[in-house]
Amino acid sequence: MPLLAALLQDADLADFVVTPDRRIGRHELLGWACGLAAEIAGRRIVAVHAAPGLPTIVAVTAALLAGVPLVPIPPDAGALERAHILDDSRAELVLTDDPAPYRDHGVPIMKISGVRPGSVPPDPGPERPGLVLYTSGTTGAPKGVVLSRAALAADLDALAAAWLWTPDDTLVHGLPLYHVHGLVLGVLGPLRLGSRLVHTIKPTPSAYAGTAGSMYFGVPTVWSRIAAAPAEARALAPARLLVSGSAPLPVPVFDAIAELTGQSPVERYGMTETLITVSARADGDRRAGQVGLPLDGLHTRIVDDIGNPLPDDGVSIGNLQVCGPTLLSGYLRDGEVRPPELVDGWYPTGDVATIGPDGWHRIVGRASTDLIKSGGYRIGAGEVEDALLLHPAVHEAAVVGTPHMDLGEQVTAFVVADPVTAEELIAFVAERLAAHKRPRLVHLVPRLPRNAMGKVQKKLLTAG
Ligand code: MCA
Ligand code: AMP
Repeated sequence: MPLLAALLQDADLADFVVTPDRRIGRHELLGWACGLAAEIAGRRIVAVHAAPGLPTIVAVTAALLAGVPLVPIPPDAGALERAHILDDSRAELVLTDDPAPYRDHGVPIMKISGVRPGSVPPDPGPERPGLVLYTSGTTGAPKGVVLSRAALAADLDALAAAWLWTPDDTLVHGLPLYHVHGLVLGVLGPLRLGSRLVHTIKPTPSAYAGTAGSMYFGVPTVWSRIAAAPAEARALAPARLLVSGSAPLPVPVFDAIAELTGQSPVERYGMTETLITVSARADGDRRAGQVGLPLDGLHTRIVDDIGNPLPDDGVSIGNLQVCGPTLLSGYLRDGEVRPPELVDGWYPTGDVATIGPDGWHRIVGRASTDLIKSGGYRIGAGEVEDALLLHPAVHEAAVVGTPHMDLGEQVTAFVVADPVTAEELIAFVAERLAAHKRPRLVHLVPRLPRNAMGKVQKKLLTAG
């Protein structure tokens, strides 16, 4: 079955994809995307300026139809981040209706809008790379995670089975179009499975409440904001499924959504590198603080620090590993796909979890303090530290996540510097990296706590 099977169906469907300024039917979307696919056919890899809206959806569709791997670029990426993604991926051109951010990069630009409709190209087959998603590691600049078309298809099919997701659904969300959540689930899902998509551009409570749908996707910050707006929350009561993921959903938010909408949210867990692997099922239990059962075709286990498997007893806490058809093909480096480091075929997620005797998973936390989740975005401490160290006044920097009511965690920097203000440093990072990577708190300190080896002891920074 082709990756975008539902898009290729003979029957037209009005309002297949809807954004606040545009409604487009299935045939019109397909024609437009096929026209663009013909323009980019044969390219090795292309990028898209992933601004929320229909042009990005068309560009992604075109690249997947043409079999050309696609790299989405966050629309608010700072100059440093944008240059890194373009250089590292070796993207041959950028698809965008907004050329301004790319003028200095020397990479050719192709407009998305205004192309003539084309006809459907031959199917590229499952094993080719589909998407390259840049995501933060604990150190250094973000890495390009290569996801095959087969992995994308396997994940969407497993989610369709878990959530009983059918062409009768209307999916509503306003999540960013450059991550697994908003792009793979939120755009490729409807294009493969046939549901209608309404993208609200921003995931605000009022936008969700004002848009009728059967499924709503949000990160916990979105659900927490909806829970704090009772009238908007109640408007979601007729929906079939309210899905939360990308970060832990706080139990009080789960409870408030259940109370206000009459239904408990479905929580699911995943990573850019593995896609979504564990979820509550539409026709099963929904439990606060737990993320559910492995999806069809996926396997999970927890191991101790030397790799010995631990029992599924609900109390043993171990490092979560997953295996199955949704894992990344590798990381892109120097134009090559380097295979990931698996442990006997298992991908070590870096998350710490328990698994109950009934198979239910609880994510306890992350093994490393150097990956921060803020508003559902994954932020590498090292990337923010490197950006801070570029400032001439900064001598040392240590970045951690600290608790934040709305965002889960907030980026917090401890900086040893010559006289400089916190605002200046925040603005300095904002020019170079995406907005959500800016520190929200900057503590100017005389020194950083280090151990005998000279390593910064981050746990001491936030203790007490
Ligand atoms: C932000 N602001 C700041 C600072 N940071 N101002 C001063 N100093 C700072 N350090 C500004 C912002 O620019 C914004 O201004 C305003 O404060 C509010 O920002 P924020 O609180 O961040 O709210 P928001 O802009 O409304 O964003 C919240 C959000 C967003 C909509 C929940 O975080 C979001 O879209 N998250 C989704 C992330 C996601 O899709 N993750 C999926 C990863 P102004 O209003 O003027 O602009 S995929 C994944 O995790 C896996 C596979 C999975 O399981 O899904
Ligand atoms: P990303 O690569 O941005 O996709 O982030 C993946 C990480 O998000 C995972 O390794 C987890 O730490 C976290 N995550 C995703 N979904 C959940 C969830 N439902 N509960 C807790 N953490 C989650």
